[in-house]
This record gives sequence, structure tokens and C-alpha cells, in this order.
Amino acid sequence: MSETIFAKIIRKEIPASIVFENDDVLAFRDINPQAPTHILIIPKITEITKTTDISKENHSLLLGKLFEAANQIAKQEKIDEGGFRLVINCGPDAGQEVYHLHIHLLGGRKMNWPPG
Ligand code: DGP
Repeated sequence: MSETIFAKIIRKEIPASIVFENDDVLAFRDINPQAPTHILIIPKITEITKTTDISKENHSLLLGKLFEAANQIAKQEKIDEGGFRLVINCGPDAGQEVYHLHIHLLGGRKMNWPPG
């Protein structure tokens, strides 16, 4: 799979509004926000293109770090108490556009269910 735009954001080759970063995880505001808070949380490694690449052996720790980051960012954004939604699109039917694993963190408004 060829390199994605997110790899360039990780290397700071293209700008992004970064809200969180540590050795393993980067989070930045989505360029096309669907809610008042819409942040993408991504692993810095590029080997996981979508959820079906994930294995317990290789990625358990990393997944914990991604969700820990999501919780911390939700607090930073002050949406932890009101609630928020985490979304991972996997493959074409889900509308995945960028093939680098990412969690959408959406909040700041009332969400509908079922999603479209
Ligand atoms: P998905 O459809 O789940 O693959 O979501 C990809 C998201 O990535 C989409 O909501 C728009 C966002 N996105 C695409 N390119 C860029 C970019 O260059 N910068 C930022 N900040 N977000 C981007």
C-alpha cells in the first residue's frame, strides 16, 4: 500500500493542527470537521492500514495507547462529561478514505443513531 497523507503529517512535512503527541500516537484536527470537535487519533507506525491488519500479538499495547490518548483529548476538549463518539471506518463500504488506521473523535454536539 502506498504512503498516505498521514505519514507526511507524522513527519511534519505538511501542516496539521496537532492537539496531542507522544512517542507512539499523534492526534490532529480533521480537515473536514463533522462536529465542533473532530480529531483524528493515529498510530505513528504506518503498518496498520485498517482494523483488519490489527493483531493481538503485535498491537495490543498500541491500541491501549490510542484509546488512552482519546480519553485524554476528550478531557482537553472538555467533552468527556457530555459524551463523545469514537469511529473507525474500515474499508470502502464504511467510507474509509485514508489507509492509515485512525480513530475519529467526535463531540460537542448531540449525535444521531444509527449513523448514516
Ligand atoms: P476516513 O474516511 O475514515 O478514512 O477519514 C479520513 C479523514 O481524514 C477525513 O475525515 C478527512 C481527513 N483528512 C484527509 N486528509 C487530511 C489532511 O490532509 N489533513 C487533515 N487534518 N485531515 C485530513
